[in-house]
Amino acid sequence: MILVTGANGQIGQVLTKRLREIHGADNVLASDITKIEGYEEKFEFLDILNKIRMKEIIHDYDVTQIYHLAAILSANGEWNPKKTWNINMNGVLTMFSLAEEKKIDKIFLPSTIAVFGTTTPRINTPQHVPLMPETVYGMSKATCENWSNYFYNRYKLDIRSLRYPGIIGYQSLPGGGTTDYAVEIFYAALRGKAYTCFLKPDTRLPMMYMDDAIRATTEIMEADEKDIKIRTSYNLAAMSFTPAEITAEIQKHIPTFKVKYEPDFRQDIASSWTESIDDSHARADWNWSHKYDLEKMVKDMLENVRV
Ligand code: AKB
Repeated sequence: MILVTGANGQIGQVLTKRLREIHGADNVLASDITKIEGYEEKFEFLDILNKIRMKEIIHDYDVTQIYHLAAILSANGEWNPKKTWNINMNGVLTMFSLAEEKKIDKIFLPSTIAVFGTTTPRINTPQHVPLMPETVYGMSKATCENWSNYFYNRYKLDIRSLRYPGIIGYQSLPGGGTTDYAVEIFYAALRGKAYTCFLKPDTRLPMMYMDDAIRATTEIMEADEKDIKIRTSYNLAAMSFTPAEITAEIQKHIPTFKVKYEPDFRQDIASSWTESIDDSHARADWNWSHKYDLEKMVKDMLENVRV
């Protein structure tokens, strides 16, 4: 059985559906702290800090693979740093220890561009750089990357990881991130409303369309173990753009669309991240390649977002 934690999240909803297409609906168990429609079968409530429950689920369902998506993101994390650290860090350590005990075959643990900080080169950020993140989310993910590497080296636990950029998709809504504006903007545009952006117009960030993010996830998990040479987390890239650039691209389809800018605390978070990512290791090691650029992504979003 494949276990997905955080299955109700922005990526979790889409990834669970894709994993069910690939492996069969009966072979993928969704879990989260709340339940949403679409998980009538094969769903368990799971608070990832509840070690006893996690152990029961892993044993009762004979779990062989885990996609551990449950986490608190960058912006929400700043409201309660200690809780964020506890969930993002201790939830992962609990899961790694149980996985080691049960000899789980493979684990996917997402990381993020939030591991980068102001001491990281901002343009075309290389794979191996000093990580000095400024958010508790980034700190927890950078630490998890090191734990992944440790559990791989010490216990041969096959943990694979990607540093996701901001993810944009029509299938689910993001919650509590700094890149969320790039999804929200489509809902305003399609509702015929002006959008108030919480970042400045020239804030360039790495982004990726959901289809590419899901494909990257299934591809790294299906890759030959010998091809996975980075056991912390792989840089992953598709496109980079600013709020002004995505607005201009949407205006090609909806010329009357307007955006105003009211930067808030999320601006500081975005400014501490890098602008573009060098993902050549992912491309060389397991053949990663993206399909969506800004133009193609905007067109697809405008066709598929339902308001
Ligand atoms: C966030 O904005 O916190 C996330 C991320 C980049 O990890 N989307």
